[in-house]
Amino acid sequence: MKLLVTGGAGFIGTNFIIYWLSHHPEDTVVNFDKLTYAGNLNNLTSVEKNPQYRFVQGDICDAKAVGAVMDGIDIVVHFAAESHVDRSILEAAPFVMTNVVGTQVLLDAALKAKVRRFHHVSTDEVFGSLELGTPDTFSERTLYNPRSPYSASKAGSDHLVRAYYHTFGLPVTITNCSNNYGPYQFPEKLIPLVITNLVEGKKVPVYGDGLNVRDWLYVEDHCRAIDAVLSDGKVGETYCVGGTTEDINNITIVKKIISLMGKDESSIEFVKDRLGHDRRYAVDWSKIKNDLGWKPQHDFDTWLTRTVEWYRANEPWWRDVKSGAYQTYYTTQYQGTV
Ligand code: NAD
Ligand code: TDX
Repeated sequence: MKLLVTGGAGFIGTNFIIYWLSHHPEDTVVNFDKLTYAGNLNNLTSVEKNPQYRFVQGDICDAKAVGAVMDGIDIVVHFAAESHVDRSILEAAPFVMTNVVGTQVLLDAALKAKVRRFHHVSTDEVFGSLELGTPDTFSERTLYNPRSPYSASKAGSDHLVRAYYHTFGLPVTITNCSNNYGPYQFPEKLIPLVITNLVEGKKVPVYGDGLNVRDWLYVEDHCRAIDAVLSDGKVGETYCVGGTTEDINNITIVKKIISLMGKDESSIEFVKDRLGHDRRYAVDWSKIKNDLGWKPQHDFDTWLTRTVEWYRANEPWWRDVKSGAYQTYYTTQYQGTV
């Protein structure tokens, strides 16, 4: 089987390629990535010499490049996206371009190449926000209600993927997954930002009252979920994927990391809240469990600890990422407060 992985130099794409080549060594993987600020080939040194792996630099909005790389592909796994909510608030245009237009360009090419499966990697954020203290959850039946430019652009891409299934018969599947954590996550996202700031002796910024809730999933469990959908998922279906944390809020996570790292809670700095900050996410993943037998295998406390250890052991990786253009983003985003 020949896979085209878009966005394979980012956080989840990297973990997916490493996972796939070790679990399906007979397959070949083409990684197509623009290498934006979030794409980093240093993530993939462990596989770069593997003859089953090939990297092609390119933009999913570039129809010619996408058409060329699609040649002979059996399965597309589409991760490439602008993925950070805060950046979408600073500037929405790249989100619409890559997430909506880029997805449509890929869908056209996949249709033309008659691929056996187009798997679209999406997010639980398309469903909007839940109230704190309620038992409500997101499921495959939840109506779309995106509230940030990021989630609106991901919702747009989900609709296009389903439209190509219904209109043209493209064999698609979609996963809507909750917040991932683990190795190679770009340190603009909460968990790696907190760990790396603490190593650097900086304050850690907590938005608003810190009581917002996310449904955290270790990245390898997300890769396993996509694997399950590719092998046994039903074409045209959507599967919600979520973690094992029960309403754990941001401040609790920050305090856990501070304690794991032997630091002091005086490192916490409450800063201005994110505009339109979604309050709570919680995913009901019973469909993928009942239909495909998937469930998370990595518990939060153990794998948060291992994630902290990974960032400690890979300081040159994140120090390199945090240099250069990252500094400009950090200053704009946090306005000198941390
Ligand atoms: P990331 O920002 O770490 O990586 C994105 C990758 O896409 C980068 O390598 C970047 O270079 C590449 N890319 C961006 N624009 C491109 C373009 N125009 N053409 C080609 N490549 C391009 O993102 P991530 O956290 O790994 O997320 C991957 C996917 O999973 C995204 O679609 C995201 O919406 C989805 N998702 C993420 C999470 C999460 O918690 N991180 C949860 C659910 C779903
Ligand atoms: O400095 C911060 N302080 C803070 O309090 C940052 C960066 C975040 N936060 C809060 C905002 C959220 O409530 O932490 C929570 C998690 O924030 P992010 O790591 O930015 O993730 P989130 O906005 O929830 O979105 C993530 O999960 C769903 C990914 O970035 C998306 O790509 C994915 O679709």
